[in-house]
Amino acid sequence: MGSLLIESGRISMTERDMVAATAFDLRQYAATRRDLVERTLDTLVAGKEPAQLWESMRYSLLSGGKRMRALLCLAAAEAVSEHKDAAQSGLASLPCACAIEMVHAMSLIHDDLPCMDNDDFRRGQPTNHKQFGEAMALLAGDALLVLANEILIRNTPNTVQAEILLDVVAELNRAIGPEGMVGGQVADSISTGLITMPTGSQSSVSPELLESIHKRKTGALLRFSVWSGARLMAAQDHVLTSLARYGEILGLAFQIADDLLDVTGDIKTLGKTPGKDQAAGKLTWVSLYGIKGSQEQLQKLCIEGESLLNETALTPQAVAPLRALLDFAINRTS
Ligand code: GRG
Repeated sequence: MGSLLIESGRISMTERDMVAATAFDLRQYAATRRDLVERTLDTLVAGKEPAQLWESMRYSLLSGGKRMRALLCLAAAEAVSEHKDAAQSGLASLPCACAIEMVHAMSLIHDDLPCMDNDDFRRGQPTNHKQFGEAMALLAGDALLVLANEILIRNTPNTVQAEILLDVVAELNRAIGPEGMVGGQVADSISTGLITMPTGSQSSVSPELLESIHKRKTGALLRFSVWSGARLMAAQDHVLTSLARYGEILGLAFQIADDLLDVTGDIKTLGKTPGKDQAAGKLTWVSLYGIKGSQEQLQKLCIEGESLLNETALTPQAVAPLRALLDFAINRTS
């Protein structure tokens, strides 16, 4: 169980919950699922023509990363699976987990471009455009986005009802479209002046706007990751509602932790340049609420997350990976 949860001491957990949660080994759980995701992604982008495009896609997609979104999708699917071998039946969500990582990789490629964040390093290596040039980086991102949709539609096993799959495809696109990631990126870019507003309508960033940017830019895909895993396993409505909210909580916590890492992290561990937000005078959770205030907010989100997991009425064993992943999102160092 994570330090924040234990330190808070305010969570009502039964003794059984505590034992299940502390006994859970996220490292081992994540290692097996990451291995599966890495191997599947590798085959999904196996070299084709034009070779340079696939090389550029592989360069970013297979460059590591925590695979947080894939793990969340698989963990949610396993949590709601009624079968004995949850890991096995949760595999119906593997194509979705891989599609999410493709979308995530494309968003990082585009985010690093000179016209956006203009970053030189990502995941401990030169960014895609530094390696392949801007035009190829743009197109590799486009290709990953489109391939993600194809993989989700074609590779999801037919044990998943067509109606559910259609819902998942629609939700993925909503999560990353104008109401989600792209909308959040645009609102963020307007707030920093990267995208200029028509004369006279300069926006100022309120705490509410900052939270709304986080929810869309980072949170929507993380929310989708949890929701989709459960939806693909035909979870009941009340479980879906609680897990979708859990994904939102996790998304916000993830971004607050990201803002904290920009202040406290180092380039070697982070794999990207820290201090960029601060140097740009960007409004972040830390600049608004300070380090302590941000950590307190993380504690509150942990508590809310815990009660959402309880609301699902799933067993403590079933939700242990999801609980541990929230803890990881908060206490991570990269
Ligand atoms: C989706 C069509 C479409 C366009 C993308 C550029 C853009 C529009 C959006 C930017 C979204 C973005 C990059 C948000 C930041 C999210 C974030 C905190 C990334 C870091 O995630 P980690 O820590 O990275 O999970 P790893 O490397 O571990 O995968």
